[in-house]
Formats: sequence, structure tokens, C-alpha cells
Amino acid sequence: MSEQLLNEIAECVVTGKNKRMEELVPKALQDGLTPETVLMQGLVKGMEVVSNKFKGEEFYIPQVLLSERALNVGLKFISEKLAQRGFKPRGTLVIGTVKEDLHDIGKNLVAAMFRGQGFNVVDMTVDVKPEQFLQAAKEHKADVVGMSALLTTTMDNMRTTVNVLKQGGFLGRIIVGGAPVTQGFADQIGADLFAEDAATAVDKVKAALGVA
Ligand code: B12
Repeated sequence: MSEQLLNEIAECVVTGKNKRMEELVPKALQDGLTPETVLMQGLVKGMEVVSNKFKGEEFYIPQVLLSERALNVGLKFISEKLAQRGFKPRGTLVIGTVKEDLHDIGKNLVAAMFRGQGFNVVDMTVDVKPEQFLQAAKEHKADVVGMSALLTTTMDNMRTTVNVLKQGGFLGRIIVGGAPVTQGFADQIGADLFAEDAATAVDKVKAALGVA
């Protein structure tokens, strides 16, 4: 019975069904399922399917955005409970679009994928100054800092941010991405990781942190 409910929650993420999600998650909690189970065997399972479909080009950005919305509806019911119960996320990611850059669609997708895979995500939104990245990384004890840039003119703010993070004593991983960003550029500025898309970003970070 509970397995069927969890499968249905996963399916709601895949198909982006917000209304049904609003019914199912409270029902699962009422039925005695723990928030951890709902997260890992319902929401995360669904987002893993989305991630694979996105990688396989079976899903495109609009579908992922719908899944993101449904995921957030589900998370709304369990996030606080998880924190109260001391649930240990797979890691903490501080993410933002770099200084002077206002593009956030790709960054939001990356944030959603990480959230959907059981990471604690601190979204600094857009136009994030290097010092703000450092402050947030320290405050939230981030394992990873993620930066997005969509303009060739703002890519260099990634370099500045990497320097500020390293000089400020940040010891976690740094991942960069965004349409004009390449592996070569990531290497040049001293970022640890680069990913072309949101799904690959999660895979690379999981591998780097050694989390399943
Ligand atoms: C939508 C858009 C806008 C919207 C942004 C809305 C928003 N809320 O984001 C608006 C209208 C505001 C806008 C404004 C501008 N834009 Co604009 N914009 C675009 C457009 C059409 C799509 C970008 C997008 O969202 N793509 C979809 C997402 C999903 O893709 P993505 O961001 O690349 O993300 C994927 C990966 O790159 C990766 N990724 C992204 N971030 C990260 C982060 C990490 C850590 C990792 C690992 C991976 C990762 O994962 C995502 C998918 O899985 C692009 C054209 C294009 N084809 O890219 C131009 C484009 C980026 N814009 C451009 C320009 C010039 C501007 C303006 C300067 C225009 C102007 N003169 O005012 C302003 C700049 C504003 C500013 N200061 O930022 C140029 C940039 C040219 C250049 N080489 O620098 C582009 C390329 C258009 C063009 N061909 O000229 N823009």
C-alpha cells in the first residue's frame, strides 16, 4: 500500500502534477510514512527519472520546469519536518548566478536537480557578488559552491569568485556552468568541476563527494 503511494508521488514529480502532490504527500505522512521515506523513495526517485529522461533527451526544459514545481510542492510539506528530525542531506550546495548576470533559468534547473536528489540547496539568486558567495558558503558550511554565467562579459566574475572563495579559506568543491562556460575555462580559473547540464552536474558532484 505505502509502496504504491510512494510510486504515485514519484510519478507526480515525473508528470508535474501539483494538485495530486498536495493530496498525496500529506496522506503519506498521515499514514505514518516518515518524511525521509517520502523524500528518498518518492520525490528523489521521481527526480532521478526526470534527470535520466533529460539526459536522454526524452525530456526538455519545459518538462523539467514542471517537475521542479511539483517537487517543490512536495518538499513544502516535508522540509521543516526533515530539519526538525535532523535529517542529513547528501550535501549542501550554495548556488547563484554571478555578479552582473541576471539569467536564472539554467541555475534554477541545476538547483532543482540537486534539491530533487536530497541535497540542501541555498539559492543566492542572481547578481551574486564574490563576497556574498564566500559568506554564504561559510554560514551554511557548504560542501559545494555552484556558479552560473550566461554572458561572456560576466564569465570573468567566476574567476574573481573562485579567487575570493579560495583566499577566504573555502575548502569545498567549486562547480561552474552556463552556456558560454567550458571545461577549458573551468580549468583556467581553478574551478574543480564543470558540467554542461543540470543532470550531469549532480552526477559529478555526487562522485566528487563520494555520496551514492
Ligand atoms: C532567456 C534569456 C534572457 C532573459 C533571462 C531571463 C531569466 N530569468 O533568466 C532576459 C531577457 C532577462 C535576458 C537578458 C539579457 N540577455 Co539574455 N538570453 C536569454 C536566452 C534566450 C536563453 C537563456 C536560457 O535561459 N537558456 C535555457 C537554460 C536552461 O540554459 P542555460 O542557462 O544554458 O543552462 C543550462 C546549462 O548551461 C547548465 N547550467 C546553467 N547554469 C549552471 C550552473 C552550474 C553550476 C552548472 C554545473 C551548470 C549550469 O545547466 C542548464 C541546463 O541543464 C539566451 C540565448 C541562449 N540560447 O542561451 C540569451 C543570451 C544569454 N542573452 C544574451 C544577452 C546579450 C542578454 C542581455 C545583455 C541583453 C540586453 N542587451 O539587455 C541581457 C543581460 C541581462 C543581464 N545583466 O544578465 C546573449 C549573451 C551573449 C554573450 N555571448 O554574452 C544570449 C546568448 C543571446 C544572444 N544570442 O545574443 N536574457
